[in-house]
Amino acid sequence: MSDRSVDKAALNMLRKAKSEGVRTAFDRSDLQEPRCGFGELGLCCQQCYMGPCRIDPFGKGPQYGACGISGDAIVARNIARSAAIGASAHSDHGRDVADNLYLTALGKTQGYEIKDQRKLLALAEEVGVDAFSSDFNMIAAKVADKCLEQFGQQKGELLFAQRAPEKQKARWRNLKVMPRGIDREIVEMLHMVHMGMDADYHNLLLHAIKAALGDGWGGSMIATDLTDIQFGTPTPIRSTANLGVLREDAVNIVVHGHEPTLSEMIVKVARDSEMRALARDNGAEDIVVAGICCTANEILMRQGAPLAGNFLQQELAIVTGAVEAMVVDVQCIMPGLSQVAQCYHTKLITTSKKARIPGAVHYQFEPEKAVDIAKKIVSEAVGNYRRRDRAKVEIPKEKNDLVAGFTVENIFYHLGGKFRPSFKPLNEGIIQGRLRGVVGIVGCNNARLTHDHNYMTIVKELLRHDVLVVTTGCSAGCLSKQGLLNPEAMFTWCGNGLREICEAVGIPPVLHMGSCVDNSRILNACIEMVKEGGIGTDISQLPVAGCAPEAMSDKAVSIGLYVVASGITTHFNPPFRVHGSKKVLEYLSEGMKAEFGAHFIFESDPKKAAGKLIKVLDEKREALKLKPMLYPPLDGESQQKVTEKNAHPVAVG
Ligand code: MSK
Repeated sequence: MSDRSVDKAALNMLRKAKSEGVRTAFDRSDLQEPRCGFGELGLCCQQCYMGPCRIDPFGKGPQYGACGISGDAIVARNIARSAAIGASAHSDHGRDVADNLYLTALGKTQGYEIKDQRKLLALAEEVGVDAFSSDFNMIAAKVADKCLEQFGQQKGELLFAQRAPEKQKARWRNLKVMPRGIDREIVEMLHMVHMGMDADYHNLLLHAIKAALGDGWGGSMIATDLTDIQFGTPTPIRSTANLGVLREDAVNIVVHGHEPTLSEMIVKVARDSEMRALARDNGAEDIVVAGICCTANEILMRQGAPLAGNFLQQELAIVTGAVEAMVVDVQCIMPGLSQVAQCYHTKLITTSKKARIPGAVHYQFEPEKAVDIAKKIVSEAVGNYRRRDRAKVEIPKEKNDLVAGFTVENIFYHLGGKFRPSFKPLNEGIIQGRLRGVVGIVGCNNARLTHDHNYMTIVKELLRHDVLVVTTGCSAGCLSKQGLLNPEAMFTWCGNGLREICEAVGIPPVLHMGSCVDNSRILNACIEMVKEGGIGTDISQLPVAGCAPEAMSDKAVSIGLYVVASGITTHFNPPFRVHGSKKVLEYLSEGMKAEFGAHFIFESDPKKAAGKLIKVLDEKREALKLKPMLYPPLDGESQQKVTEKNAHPVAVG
């Protein structure tokens, strides 16, 4: 059991689930063993009804599918289809956010407003909307409309991709992977993987990259920017994380999924005096709205709402016996929630027509009635409090303080101060050898791995080697729970150079930048580093790297492809299912380097993976002829011994 997670709260709930006979993803995953070897290698093809076909990796059995397709093309086609699905999910999220902003601007939604007018005006100027008007609603409607056009655009280049450095864009144009429109590239990808279509592994992978770039520099970027405009661009904010945020004396509502539209409203309604009074009438002291997965990150970044856990804790939250309602929107929602909820009093509430689950109550989210729907959900949860079986309640005590809410906009101010906002101190820190570089740690959990273990191993290694870490998604959930985003405790783990920078600037060494779509913030931060100068003229020259050490979803495949194609070498684990094709494996781990200036690292040992990431940063530093690092890395033991008193509290605005 202890090898299932490094999180004590998760282990406790796994023990409780077992003693109560409740099956979770951890058990269901084990029941799938042994997994299909052909599937693991990517050599299984189910594209048509002459199949399923499979290729013998040992060269003794069939080497072609019934149609004559090669193993290389099957492997590439499977990855391409996965990337298209991932890109569609992120992008559809972006579309929903744009729709909501458009309807809000027209006065057709209930309870929403435009919170960040400054960002709205900046974006209006960027996308060519006349911002010389005092009517913010009119500007917002035009900006939302312009963003919506990006999905169906048939010709030209994506507007947001124009943010990329010139060299990057030239590369994409030369390789013909500059996305035209978000939907267009996804549809073309799906066409190309149909039976009897593309059988050239390289061509398939290039189009997968094109569709993925449409996600990173299109759908996801739209989602981030328009969410900021509508709900406010985050600023550093304190909160707490892990299952210990649930309260025995309160109504606990857990929101889970990705889109912030309904969850923002649920937080607002639950904090309202009317609902809190209703909770007291029902015998509870208060209402807690906590989050799981990226819905958690959205309401944490802007409202400081507590984070109950990451992906693999969604069922474990219900196992506490203290959750009155789990409200889900889209993506990363396990259907198994329904089976687990039936073992307790928890009401599972689905809210999207795109993600319904048998056994759940369905309240369709409609922006026109957002407040009414949120009130209905919160009052239903409050009413359910009396049905709680006290004998079954066990809330883990684990929870940690954290600071979240970092964006490109506020990092400017943290680094340069109020009067000279700039990325200069970051670039200078890298040039002078205080900082080795920056690594983005992102992604999911995976029941086939020890929950949260890879994150913790890699991040500790990076911090002691003076690497600044930026994080999103369920990775941010892990690092929050384990205290690495706590301004006081985190200094325990840093090398001297990184600590000096963080103390001077007032930022933690692990910056929580939001949900999975907010990986676009990391791209934007890289753009600012290039603009600031001195460490490269395109992203592929920067001493930066990416890492998704517990990846799980098709979205992760899309993210991996657009991040590497944007010039950021990335460690990805478990590896893409490409080991059945030497050519595809070589292209991703070497070939992309020649074409995009970056490549994938597939490494299952987290300590070795950290070493490889550090090597990438050192090679970039060497190529840039930067100064040697000022300090040797903190040794493992000192990492433990450094005390909290070295820390300066972070500025929380
Ligand atoms: S929620 S995609 S498990 S990060 Fe964004 Fe977490 Fe991965 Fe879902």
